[in-house]
Amino acid sequence: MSVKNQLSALIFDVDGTLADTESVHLQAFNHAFAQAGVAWRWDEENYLKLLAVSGGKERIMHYWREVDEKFVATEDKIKFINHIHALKTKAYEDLMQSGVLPLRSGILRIIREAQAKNWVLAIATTTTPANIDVLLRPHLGANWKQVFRFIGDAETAPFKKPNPQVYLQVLDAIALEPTQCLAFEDSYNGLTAALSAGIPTLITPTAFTAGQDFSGAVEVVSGLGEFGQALPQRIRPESHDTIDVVDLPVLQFWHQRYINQFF
Ligand code: XBP
Ligand code: MG
Repeated sequence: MSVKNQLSALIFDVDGTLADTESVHLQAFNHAFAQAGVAWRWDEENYLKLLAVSGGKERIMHYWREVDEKFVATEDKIKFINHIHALKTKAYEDLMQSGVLPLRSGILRIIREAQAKNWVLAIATTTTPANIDVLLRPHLGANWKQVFRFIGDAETAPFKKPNPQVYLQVLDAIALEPTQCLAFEDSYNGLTAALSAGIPTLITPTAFTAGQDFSGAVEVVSGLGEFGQALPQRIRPESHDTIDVVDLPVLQFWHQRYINQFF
């Protein structure tokens, strides 16, 4: 096997992939709307559809256009959206700090396994940097940034997923071929962004993204799984066989099978 195709880097999306954060984002948006004095309120059904738009500011603007057909993105309106979004980021931080949101099953284990093998770890997200800090600090410590070779986020990459910008930034920063990497995503937009950058992608959907199209993914599994907890279920290819936890050898096997098939 060519070294150019050997898996040695794991790139993680944040929202939905590292942790099931979307219900906290939803609460934070509604909190910000109330604080800003606008009569908007998003319910879960509405939010499921709004998630088709990546990025909080973009999501708010999209909604505004939906409820006001005369909406024009003037400087004042953009300023107001930025104001609402700043309130939302603060509300998200406060909500996250009121408890510790667990990481999804197997995330911490796979990070530790990869560190032990000196694999490269990176983040590719559309979320605001403060949101990553408040999520990861309790799990990885105050120096959590050192775990990752590069962190691509809403600040580094203004073009949000499905645009591949954030993944292309990661590839550039870690100086590896896309075929040496595996992206972890939970959504169609994330999958499209990673695949457009040429990166094989494993999908672990959440309740917010479960109905989306994951064609082209390396595999779709319910989670990475943890010893002593419910084992991962294979969603695509569909199988009722139980699989063991998804560890580095399993990732290498799936990655290699994908490379053999498509490269
Ligand atoms: C998911 C998103 C984010 C959050 C909101 O990002 O679309 O926009 O829902 O975050 P990812 P902000 O899965 O790429 O991590 O309000 O900070 O934009
Ligand atoms: Mg996501």
